[in-house]
Amino acid sequence: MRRLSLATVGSVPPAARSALDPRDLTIGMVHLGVGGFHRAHQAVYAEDAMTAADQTGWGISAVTQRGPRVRDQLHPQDGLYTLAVRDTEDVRYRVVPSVREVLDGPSETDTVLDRIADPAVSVVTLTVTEKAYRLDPATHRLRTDDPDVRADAAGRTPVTVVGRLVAGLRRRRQADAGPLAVVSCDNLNENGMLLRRAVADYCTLLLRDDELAGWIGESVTFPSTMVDRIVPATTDADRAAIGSMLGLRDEAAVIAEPFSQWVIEDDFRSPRPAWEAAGAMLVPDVRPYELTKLRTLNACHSLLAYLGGLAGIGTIADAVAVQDLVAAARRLAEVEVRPTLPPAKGIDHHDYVDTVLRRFANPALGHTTSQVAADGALKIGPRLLDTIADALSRGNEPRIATLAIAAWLRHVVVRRTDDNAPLNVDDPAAAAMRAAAQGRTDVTAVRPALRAAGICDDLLEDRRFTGLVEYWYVEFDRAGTVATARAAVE
Ligand code: CS2
Repeated sequence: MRRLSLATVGSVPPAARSALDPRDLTIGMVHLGVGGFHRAHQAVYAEDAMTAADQTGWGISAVTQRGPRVRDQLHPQDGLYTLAVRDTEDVRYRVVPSVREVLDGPSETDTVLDRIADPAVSVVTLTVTEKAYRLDPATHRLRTDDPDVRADAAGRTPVTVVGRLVAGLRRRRQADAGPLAVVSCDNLNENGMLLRRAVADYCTLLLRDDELAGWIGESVTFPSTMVDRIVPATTDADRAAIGSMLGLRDEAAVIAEPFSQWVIEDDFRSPRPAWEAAGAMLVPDVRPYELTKLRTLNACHSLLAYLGGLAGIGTIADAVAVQDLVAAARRLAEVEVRPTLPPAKGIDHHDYVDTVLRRFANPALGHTTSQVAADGALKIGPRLLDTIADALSRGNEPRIATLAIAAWLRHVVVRRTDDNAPLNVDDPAAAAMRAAAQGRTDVTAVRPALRAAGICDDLLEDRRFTGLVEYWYVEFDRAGTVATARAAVE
């Protein structure tokens, strides 16, 4: 089968073809972290914005974060790939033309820095995942003692996100290429503010370059954003189905749900795509939207991933089909989270929860519990711990939020399902947590493991928190996951 590329795209079924000719597009944006999420989200907004506004200048130079795999998938395809939008019954395909160049961040760093310094580029977007920011989980500041961060600052070819970004900004300043917006699209609370502060800390504390920090302060904005679309990892079976629909092989295809949302803080001093023409919301303050999404959607996602994983359930859709598990998610969202949220214009929280649970139930996505369960030490802070702290300060009992923490701990420490099958979870804190538990997996492991994760030192002083987590931790073992979830809801 021939491969999707500029040379073959003419043979794609008309319904899957873009209104734009990829050859007409020029690069106006750089994106760091060209994973599936970027290809199913920002790249699609870029295409739709260019189509709606009749523009061609917002093609993307997409940069891989850790290695050349995605570059090697997209390069032979001239950056083209298929997005399969799957509903319960229906699939729609489109070949997305926005990615006009793919660079491997580690081996083509110099070109990446040139792109950031290019006057034709005025927006840098990022989806690099929570851990790539290298923030201290307790203070949310850049870990200036991180060896990679320090080595970047000492002048080697940078490997960290902040190191690369600042090297690019420095080059941009030297080139006098004008203002820029750096738009974080990761699931962090106040992602723009966190990145701006990390960049400023890097410049002043490590580079000791106040002039660069001053230029960045004047010329670079860091709008916060809330991004939302469920994008499961693409499987071989997905690639085969897409290949037979296209009549072409596509190594870089992505799958997504129909739902998509992007709320962007309107803070730009430089030109940007007409994202609003593509359905994005530009608002003065993203925080209510971010909080609503992280504490509702992502928190319920993590809860279902951990409960589902312990119960031996492979996908989110299968987890949400279990009555006691969906009841726990609903109680988390409606009873524990809702009172902690500020009003977000245009969002009715009750409808929001219904929509989220319906989206989770989409059986065509095959979104695995293990994918959502990964990196818990970095995810559960904004998703669950903030809700727990707020609930406790109001005198409420965060039963389900602590149930989720206990289920996460069993993933990391016990690593067994209810049926004693092995459970593997990728978690950056896992090794430290298990070392702190010193081989114990009973309830005495809970506090040392939590302390070693370094994410909830304040909460560890609160016996209402530790008491609940320990209680559920034991109950999972004694009664099983589903029965424990049922008891937690009652
Ligand atoms: C998920 C998110 O993997 C995860 O942790 O909760 O990636 C989720 O699918 C997206 O945030 C949805 O917008």
